[in-house]
Amino acid sequence: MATRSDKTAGVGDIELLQAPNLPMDADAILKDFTHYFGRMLGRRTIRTKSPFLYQAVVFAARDRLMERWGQTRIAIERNDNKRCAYLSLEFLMGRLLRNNLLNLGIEDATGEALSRLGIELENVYDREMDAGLGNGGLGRLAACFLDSCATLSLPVIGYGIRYQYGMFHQRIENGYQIEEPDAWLREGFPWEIERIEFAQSVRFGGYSTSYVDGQGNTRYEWRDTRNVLAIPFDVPIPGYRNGVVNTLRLWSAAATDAFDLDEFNQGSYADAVAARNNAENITMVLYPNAANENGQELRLRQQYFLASASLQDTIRYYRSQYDDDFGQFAEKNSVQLNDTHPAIAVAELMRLLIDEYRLPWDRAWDITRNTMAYTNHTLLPEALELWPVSMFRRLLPRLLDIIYEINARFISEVSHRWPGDNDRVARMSLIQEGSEPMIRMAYLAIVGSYSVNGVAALHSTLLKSGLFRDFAEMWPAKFNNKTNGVTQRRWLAACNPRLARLISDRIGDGWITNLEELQGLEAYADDTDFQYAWRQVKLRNKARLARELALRTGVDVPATMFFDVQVKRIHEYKRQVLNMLHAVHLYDLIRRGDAEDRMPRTIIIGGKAAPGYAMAKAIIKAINNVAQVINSDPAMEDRLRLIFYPDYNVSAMEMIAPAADLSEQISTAGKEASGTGNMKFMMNGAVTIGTLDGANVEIREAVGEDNFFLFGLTVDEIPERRASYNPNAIIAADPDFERVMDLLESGHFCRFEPGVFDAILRSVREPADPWMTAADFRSFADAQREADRRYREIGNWTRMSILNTANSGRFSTDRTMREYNADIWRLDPIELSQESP
Ligand code: 26Q
Repeated sequence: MATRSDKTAGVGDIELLQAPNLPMDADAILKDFTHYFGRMLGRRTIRTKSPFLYQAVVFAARDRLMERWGQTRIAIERNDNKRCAYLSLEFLMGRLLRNNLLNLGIEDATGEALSRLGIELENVYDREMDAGLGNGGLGRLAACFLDSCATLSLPVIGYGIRYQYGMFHQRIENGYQIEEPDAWLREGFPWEIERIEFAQSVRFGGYSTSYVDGQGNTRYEWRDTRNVLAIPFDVPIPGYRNGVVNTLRLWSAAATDAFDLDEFNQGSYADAVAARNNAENITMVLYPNAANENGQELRLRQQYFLASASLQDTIRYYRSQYDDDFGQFAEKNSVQLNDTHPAIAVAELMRLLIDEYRLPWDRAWDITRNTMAYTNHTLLPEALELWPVSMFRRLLPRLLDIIYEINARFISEVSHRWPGDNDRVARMSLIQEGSEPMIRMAYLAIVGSYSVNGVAALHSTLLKSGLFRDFAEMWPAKFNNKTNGVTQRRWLAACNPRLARLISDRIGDGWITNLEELQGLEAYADDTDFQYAWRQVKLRNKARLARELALRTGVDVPATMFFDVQVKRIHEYKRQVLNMLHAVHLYDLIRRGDAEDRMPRTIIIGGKAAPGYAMAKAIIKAINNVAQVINSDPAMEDRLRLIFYPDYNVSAMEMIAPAADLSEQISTAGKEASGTGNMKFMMNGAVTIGTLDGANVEIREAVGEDNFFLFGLTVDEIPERRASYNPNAIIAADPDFERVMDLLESGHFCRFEPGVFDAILRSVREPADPWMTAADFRSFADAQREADRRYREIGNWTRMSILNTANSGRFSTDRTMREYNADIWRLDPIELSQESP
């Protein structure tokens, strides 16, 4: 095995393995905190609001991470582990301090150290900005995966982009969403380590050409490119108390020194330096998930930048072990593609192997197809990524050549297997023909991967019968399901310490690494003392959330109300509109005096709309208008509250999930791939009201049908109902529904803003409404009535709540990651050296 010649044998390695790690007690942490606060940051006075307090705590913790980080790297290198690169345009990490202290096992010691200075650790936590490098489910899933892989000792490295601006902040002004930039790096990000020594160069533009070399082989070259530097910033990912620290490597773009030299030579020095922006713009901002803002060139540049830098980095490491022998590359590496966003990696790996390392096509293709694996996260055909061929020709000409070659060979395979079936060839081609030919990124990902998975059982089944049917017919064994999960370290242990303590006092704390142990709570579901304690925890969590609601919206809600929650991105398919219609229905019932026996209820809706998604923004405005009228009507006081939660994000969910009674998962069946908020709520003892969609199906199976409020059309029923769908007739036949529509259409909720509800109401009445909102109104209202009835039998409800937590074991990403590893990656766990302390 080759070792790199420039590597001086292990000064750092020996020290890391033989010297004892830093002590983890309060004295030692206090000493380091003081050192960083005073000597490194140069501050003397402790002010609660100061960011330096937070930074000094991070540095003290980071020292302890750093040792284990080095030890983990050495172990992976020595054992020559196979590794997995998880490629994702999004890692929605949220805050890191509480979780890192928890996983290191120094939360108490750190709290103790700070309390000696009169500092409250909770306040320090609140000083941290969310790392909002993602839109929603897909990005947060990537973050949960990293936590579970580190905890399972799996050598998985996350590769992403270090956006200067993450997910925008949402302000609500007169009911409208206003976007504000998220300058999350303003005060620095003390967790990251810049690793300039691993910078890579990424090419753009130029042209592609071929020539015949001295040996008579055709060589391909990509010339006259403009190159951009990719600089990695590493973030440590500690496992739960196991000594493992994995890496999230985030790439930041910088101009090379040669950038725009031409202009420089022409004498316009200042222009040349200013033009460096062009390169640096690549990692400036996270793209919001916009249904109709497809095809943005900068987005494609981000995708290629991530794919190229990450693969070059993977090859760099591989070559440090194996030089130029690529014979074991696929045995030593898997690359998991988080949706099609990084799917250009298929073509880029081919390019690197062929152009840079001179492998013949067939060998390169063999390696690529045994390395790549693809996860799909959507069933909406309109969400499948397409890129104009013309844009590829301009930006990535050599990659276009390679995609054409992949397609030519693939199409010939299809026509051999189905001779004469030209329709099939056109359907499956990586190129969608037309006036503007487009590249189908999902097909590139499928053809170039050895595994294709969906994210919930129903979703994976529907992928095979619908969107990817032709491919599943061709390669049935490639397709598999990996039901999503969430990490219980963040989503129970850290965010709901009261419940965590109550649970651990009863069944021990094994659930933190083995969530199935929660099953042990079933035995206490009918224990009235335990039920009482369970309710007290929920009440305290609701009071905490109520304080936050008052702060953010000025609306007071008693913590004794029934908390009915829907928080997620705003999307028509998620049907926040259905929730709003129900809120108006309750308002109407109370006004009619027809709700005397109803439980006082607070409906909380939160989420961001993509800035270019007009209907989603209209939904936010509509909800805020309804909320305004309800919350200022004295007749609603102590009966009904509707709150739009502004700037919903990861940290908000950490306060919301522990306080929810009812979790709304009400998408049109067949539209939500999985959902993961549903799992966070369940774990925290909320009961779900939901359709048979995504992972709701598996949640209901796990908790039992009596403990889940089911409503709505099923996937199988929808096509038939769609054929004769007549929302106006449905409304006319349902007096409650008709009154709701009358209230909305009469302008009752928009007295001085006519038209605010028009687009939404039109879509509800539209026979072609893809989301079939009206079809599910009655069964939703009935299920809500049933939930209300069940909540009023408080012991019965508490029992349901306990059973939801008790049966959430399957929805840990620990289980999800075990399945990815058993079926897709086949990694051996990291074995930390015996020498390491
Ligand atoms: C596309 C083009 C241009 C710019 C951005 C995008 C873009 C960005 C993000 C498209 C989609 C996304 C995110 C999708 C997402 O979050 N999907 C969700 O993934 C979860 C995890 O698997 C599932 O639980 C949800 O059901 C699914 O909606």
